[in-house]
Amino acid sequence: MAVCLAMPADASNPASALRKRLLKLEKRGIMIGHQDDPFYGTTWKWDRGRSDVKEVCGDWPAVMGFELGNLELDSARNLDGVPFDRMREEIRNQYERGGICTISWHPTNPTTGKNAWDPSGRPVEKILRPMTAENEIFDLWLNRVAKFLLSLKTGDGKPIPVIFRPWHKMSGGWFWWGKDSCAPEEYQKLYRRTIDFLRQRGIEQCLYAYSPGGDPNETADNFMKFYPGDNYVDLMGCDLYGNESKDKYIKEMRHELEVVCKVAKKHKKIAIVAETGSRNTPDPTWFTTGLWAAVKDFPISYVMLWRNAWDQPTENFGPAPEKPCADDFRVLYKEPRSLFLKDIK
Ligand code: BMA
Repeated sequence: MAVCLAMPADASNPASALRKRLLKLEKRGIMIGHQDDPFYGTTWKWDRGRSDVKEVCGDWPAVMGFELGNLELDSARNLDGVPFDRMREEIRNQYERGGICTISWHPTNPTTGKNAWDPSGRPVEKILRPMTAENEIFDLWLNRVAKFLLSLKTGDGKPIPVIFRPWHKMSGGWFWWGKDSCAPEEYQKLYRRTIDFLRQRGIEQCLYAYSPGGDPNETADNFMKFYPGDNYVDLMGCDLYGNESKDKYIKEMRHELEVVCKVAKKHKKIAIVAETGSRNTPDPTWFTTGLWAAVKDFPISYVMLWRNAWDQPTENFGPAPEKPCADDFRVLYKEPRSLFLKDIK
């Protein structure tokens, strides 16, 4: 399948190389990812060389997710306490061991100064309007993001390709870039402005991902309501969690992926599940009888489990040696079509 790249297709470009690799790997199976995997886990934090996924199955996740929230404020740590210097180091480690990295961003509300979950003040409209304080500060913020992305380099100075996934879950109303805080056209302008800015700064190492939250009644039109355009997106998928019943999750995820995969094919993009998990994984076989059952038949590149938060006891979505789902995760690991680091090297 010929796939459109938001960036000009140049084989020597690091983003093009990553896209080609994703397409190749998709034929072999579905990569398993984990957010914040190398920084902390269910019972530990900040140690080097550790990973809850690795401590359960003996292998690193194929995909690791990283988060930029608070980088815009020039903070040394992100909103979850992860030092940006350490993040740079772990992105490089993951890349050099053969893995794939994706980056999300929960930036501060530029109008109220509260966090990303403050939907008030109509900041998007203000960012887009010249001469506002928000318009000015936004350039500064994007500049900090650009600087960070440009600083992602291998030991011998080559740019590390990453999947950047800004402005996610816009179909919900809780973020300041969400459906209740701006019109779809404003959202699209915000998204394009972000990527145009990064391109103007010479960034050639990013693929871009578009990920609304799931919708039980998903349709192609609904999924594409905020879509910024083919020139701005390389991957598309959903953020969909299974915090209620497993049957409901399977039904919703399958329906969502029917739509996502159809739309992705039509627009020649790579389909993903950008975020998923079952909060604290109370069902000990959820990874195989919930997650895998739901996604295994779809042509998607990866699924990413959200973080095993050190700071929030109810934000635990991956496996961990002491969780009752550890055995089941090892069963998932052995599935021939579930891909971990050793499978994609
Ligand atoms: C959210 C939650 C928050 C976290 C944010 C950024 O989904 O996990 O606790 O601060 O992601 O990682």
